[in-house]
Amino acid sequence: MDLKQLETQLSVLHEDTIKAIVAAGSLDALRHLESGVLGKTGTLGALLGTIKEYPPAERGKVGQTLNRAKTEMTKAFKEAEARIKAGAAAAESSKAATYDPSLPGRRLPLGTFHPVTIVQMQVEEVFRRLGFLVETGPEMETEHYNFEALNIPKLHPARDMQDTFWMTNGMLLRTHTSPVQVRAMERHGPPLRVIAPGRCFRYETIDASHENTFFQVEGLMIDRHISIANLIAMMKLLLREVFGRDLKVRLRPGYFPFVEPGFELDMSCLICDGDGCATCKRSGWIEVLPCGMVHPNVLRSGNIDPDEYTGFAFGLGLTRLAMMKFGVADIRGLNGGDLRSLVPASRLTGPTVSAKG
Ligand code: FA5
Repeated sequence: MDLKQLETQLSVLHEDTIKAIVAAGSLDALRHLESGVLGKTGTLGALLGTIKEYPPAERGKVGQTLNRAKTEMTKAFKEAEARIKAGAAAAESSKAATYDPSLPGRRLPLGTFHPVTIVQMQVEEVFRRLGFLVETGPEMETEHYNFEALNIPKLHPARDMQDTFWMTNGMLLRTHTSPVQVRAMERHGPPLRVIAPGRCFRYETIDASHENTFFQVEGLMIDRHISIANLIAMMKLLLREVFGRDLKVRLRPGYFPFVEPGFELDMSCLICDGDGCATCKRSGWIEVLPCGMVHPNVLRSGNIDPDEYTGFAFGLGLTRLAMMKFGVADIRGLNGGDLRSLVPASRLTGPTVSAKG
């Protein structure tokens, strides 16, 4: 074949070889193809062997043409080899990153209940055992339930004892859980044993023992012949169960319009062991359990005849109780989301919850 025919044949061979290289999916296939083209007996290799058959004057030109074709195809094979090797390496590393469903799951860190929740659960448990219902009431209350039904009429100076967040619709954020007393009387009638844990709100100046949002547990027991002796026995039992031991407490007269007589039950401050600190305002005592005998006017508000029934009520300061139980010296540590103060406290005795169940 003359030089022209040779060039045409090489061009076709080049095109076919490039197509075959692109289609080759593995190194084996590529090498097989390479030896079929460039090997001694391959298509191009065989053509290289024909140089000596050309007239001496043409040999130089034929040799150049064939060697250029060989160089181009060798380069194409080398590039394809590198591409196939890189693809195989990527496939290998992505295989390593796939998941093995038979492996055991990774353990998530354990969570705990909030310290206030832990004490609330304990208080509920104590009273449930004693046959008390656990009720809830609305956090946005009417003036009637928060004040009037509790023997605190409009313009009564006792309204100033609890600074109130008023809503634009005339309602308010309840300042205490005592509104649930009258709601429970209306709902169930006497005899009645009920506790009502919940959040309260006051427009307060915040310090180590005062927050504008805190928790109380209201307690109410109404029956024939309920006396102060029942009240005191119940309060002592409650504190003993929550703290697991008898605490130093003191009972002093306290004024609340919805009880008569009324008391303040204070416990010795466990942050300073009664020596006096910022938490107890240097007094050595913490107010946790105001209580008293339900005022006849409040029984009437709840449609209960005060000549037939008597009752006691208390308003446990649950957030402060949690502070005492877990040694949290500043109430702000309980309302903030700082796990450094929350988690160590609740880990002391609290049940834990695992995200894995
Ligand atoms: C009352 O709220 C009455 N309703 C309690 C009551 C109920 C008395 C039934 C008699 C019969 P007082 O304002 O003292 O009372 O609050 C009760 C408790 O809630 C306090 O002893 C204290 O432990 C807690 N408490 C009150 N204000 C705050 C506050 N700003 N931050 C944290 N705890 C508070």
